[in-house]
Amino acid sequence: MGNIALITGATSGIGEGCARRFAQGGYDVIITGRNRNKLELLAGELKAHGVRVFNLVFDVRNRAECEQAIAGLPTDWADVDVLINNAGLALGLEPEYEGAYEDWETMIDTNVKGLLYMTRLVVPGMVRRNKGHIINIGSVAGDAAYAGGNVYCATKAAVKAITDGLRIDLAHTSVRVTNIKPGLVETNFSNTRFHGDKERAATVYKGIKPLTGEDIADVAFYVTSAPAHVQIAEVLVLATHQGSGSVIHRNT
Ligand code: NDP
Ligand code: 8X3
Repeated sequence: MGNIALITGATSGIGEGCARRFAQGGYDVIITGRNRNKLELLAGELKAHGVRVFNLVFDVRNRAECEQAIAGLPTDWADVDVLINNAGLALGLEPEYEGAYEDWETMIDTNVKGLLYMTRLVVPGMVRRNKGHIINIGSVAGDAAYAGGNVYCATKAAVKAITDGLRIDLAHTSVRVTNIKPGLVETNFSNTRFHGDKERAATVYKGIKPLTGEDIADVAFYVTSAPAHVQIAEVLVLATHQGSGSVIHRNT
């Protein structure tokens, strides 16, 4: 039996990239998400790498569903070696004083509480076995707020604090903790942020070659492949023509 990686939000973008990268790297993968059909399609593809694949359909915002999903893992899937807390989203880009309550709640419930639920459920097993790696997908948005980013940026700042806190709490173990903070990655992210307005989403990546989900997956795989005594605590990954979260050089 190989090492096991569990990836939340594996139906798209960075999570899908991670599922592919870890399967290519010989990991058995637990792919999770809300879209059963997409997970089944992806599972078929990943099995071609000769690894085992297990699908879990649940919403990370729902604590009972998270608990059921993890408690229901068969024994030969229960010892998760790598947890990638990736499921997340931004909704809206309105000034904070005009933001939608529902968007705020969805972002906080997914990006912060969902990540915490999964951590609370999976990490105790890692501690017992004194083995494991948690990768949280934060963001450059967690380092500094930008116009309209307000609550999304706050959730990613929370991911930073939660990741740092976990690393401190696990320092007596061999379990490693990494915060990967991507910049501009072309995925379904902006389409979701703008509630399905594809034209507006496309403007985010105009005049710059953005990162891809695969680029971030390569970094995730790399940090888990480092020697056991090396803990890569944080990685900020920007597109080359991006100077910071809000400074983007566009060739237009
Ligand atoms: P995508 O929209 O392509 O993927 C997001 C994934 O998260 C999807 O699989 C989505 O599934 C899943 N997801 C969302 N909400 C839930 C939920 N409640 N329960 C389970 N799964 C859920 O975007 P990205 O790949 O870009 O985003 C992945 C992570 O990367 C996020 O945490 C995002 O904040 C972060 N990030 C993205 C950046 C970017 O520029 N793209 C930059 C920095 C960080 P579904 O299809 O069911 O919604
Ligand atoms: C996603 C990157 O800068 O669009 O977290 O918020 S950004």
